[in-house]
Amino acid sequence: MAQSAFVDPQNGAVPPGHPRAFPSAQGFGKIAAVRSSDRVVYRVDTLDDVVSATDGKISLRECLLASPITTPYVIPGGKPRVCVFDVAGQIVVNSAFRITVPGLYIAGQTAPAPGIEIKLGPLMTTVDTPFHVFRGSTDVIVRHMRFRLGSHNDGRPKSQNGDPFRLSMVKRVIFDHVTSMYGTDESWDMNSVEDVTAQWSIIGPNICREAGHVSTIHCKSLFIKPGQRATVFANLSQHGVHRGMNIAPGVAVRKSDGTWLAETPGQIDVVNNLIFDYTVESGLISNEFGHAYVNYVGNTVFRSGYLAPNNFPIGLYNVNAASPNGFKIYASGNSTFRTRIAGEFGQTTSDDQRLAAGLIPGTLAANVCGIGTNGKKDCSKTGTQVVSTTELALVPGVSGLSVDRDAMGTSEQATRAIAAFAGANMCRGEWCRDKTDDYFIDDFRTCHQLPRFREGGVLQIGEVGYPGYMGGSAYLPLKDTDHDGMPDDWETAHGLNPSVADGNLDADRDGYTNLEEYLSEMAKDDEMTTGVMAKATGALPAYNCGFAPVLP
Ligand SMILES: [Ca+2]
Ligand SMILES: [Ca+2]
Ligand SMILES: [Ca+2]
Ligand SMILES: [Ca+2]
Repeated sequence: MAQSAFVDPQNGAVPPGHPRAFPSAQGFGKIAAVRSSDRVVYRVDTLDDVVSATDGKISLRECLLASPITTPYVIPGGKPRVCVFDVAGQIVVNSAFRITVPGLYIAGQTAPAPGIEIKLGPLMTTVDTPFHVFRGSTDVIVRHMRFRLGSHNDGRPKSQNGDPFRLSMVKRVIFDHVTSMYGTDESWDMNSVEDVTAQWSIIGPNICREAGHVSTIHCKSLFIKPGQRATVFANLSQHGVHRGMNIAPGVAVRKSDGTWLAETPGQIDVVNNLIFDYTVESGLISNEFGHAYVNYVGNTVFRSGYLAPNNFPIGLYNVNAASPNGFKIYASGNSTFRTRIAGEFGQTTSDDQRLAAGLIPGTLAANVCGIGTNGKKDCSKTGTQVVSTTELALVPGVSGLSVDRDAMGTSEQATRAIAAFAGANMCRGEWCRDKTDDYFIDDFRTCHQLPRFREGGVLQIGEVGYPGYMGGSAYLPLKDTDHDGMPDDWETAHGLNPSVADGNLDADRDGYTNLEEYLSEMAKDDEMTTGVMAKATGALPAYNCGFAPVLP
């Protein structure tokens, strides 16, 4: 199957505007671009976590840190780069990758089966995060990678911050088809991010019990705090107590007295996600960092709320009674344990979408105010009145939802598509979802194994209680004579020159460089674009896993 750009009848026409990070990129993070004339390629050929310019091997760490290489071929350091893989398996990390050099595309889809998994190693004494993209870096694309942190309850100091990965003060980022789980703080941590997308990923579960966190039980998954122009699209967030979808729109500007600059607005679009099995906090929207504009569209929230009457998919949280920040929330098409939709998941009744919203315990309705047309806090609407079912919540400067309408589906269609396509699952253009992701997807489809995770009704996933890590490894090098990232055979088949490094050129002038055409083909991008929601097949559970809806 050729990548669409090469079979496009309009071959030769440069699309108007800025091309996307990759053809199936959605949301605000689609403007990320790792595309420049000095871009280099690291062909990762070892699972060892070693930096040496002269050892004849190329490691993932060398690519992430933009290290200079002299053998097996010369790569200048400090450049925008793409990581492609001749190896597959688990990379055990004993000190954090601290990524600051801008321009990084980790193309997990180029690895042979079973793909790449990053895991915490036994020598990493400060258990923080093995993969940290922070201040100074921009334009990061991560696709078809598995981040499974793992327990650090082995004599090392207890930690508050065991995240499989973390992004701090980073702009223009898209994570696509990532599996991130077994965190001990959260399993997905983005703080102070702008123009970011999380899409088609499997998020959580954390290891909840005796995993090395300072508190014995710590079951949390997704955290974007704060985020300005952030999109959470087509992900599965699963199995926890808190932070099924914990978001705080805004921009972090800390004043000299340590407090945050108020009234910085932010927009987060939460579209077509599946949020599954959270005890007391399926969702939380905080106005801690700024005016909170949130669009909550076409999501499914199941098998939650059965223990806590205060569990809300759209939980409004006012961190400070005197906060100058307001809320503007749009809710549409969400199937939740509080809102049925006639025609979806076998239901015959539609409930008011505002029933999905409520107040996080401790937050008073009078302190939850709207946002006026002047951009200021406006208490003429309070409590769940700040939720509209008719008017999008658009931050100044944004004119619409950040996900293309033709990429969206109903909550039921999206749920089926997430079960079919989410997580890391492409290896050189072939399907390679691993046994662990299979286990959790099968569990969702049947709502079957859940009781085993919930001893006495409380989530109790310990390290022995989950299905473990990816199995297997492989070394299958591809001949790439000119080291431009595109294998010789592929170049020949696509009319390129396997002896001249031409990955940064754009033979068909469609805006995507030749190397990107290869990367997109390996990810089957053309199957993940328009209409993808309707293509999925496969069984789904009954509405709310067969439990009664939680209605007023
Ligand atoms: Ca090396
Ligand atoms: Ca080549
Ligand atoms: Ca070439
Ligand atoms: Ca092209």
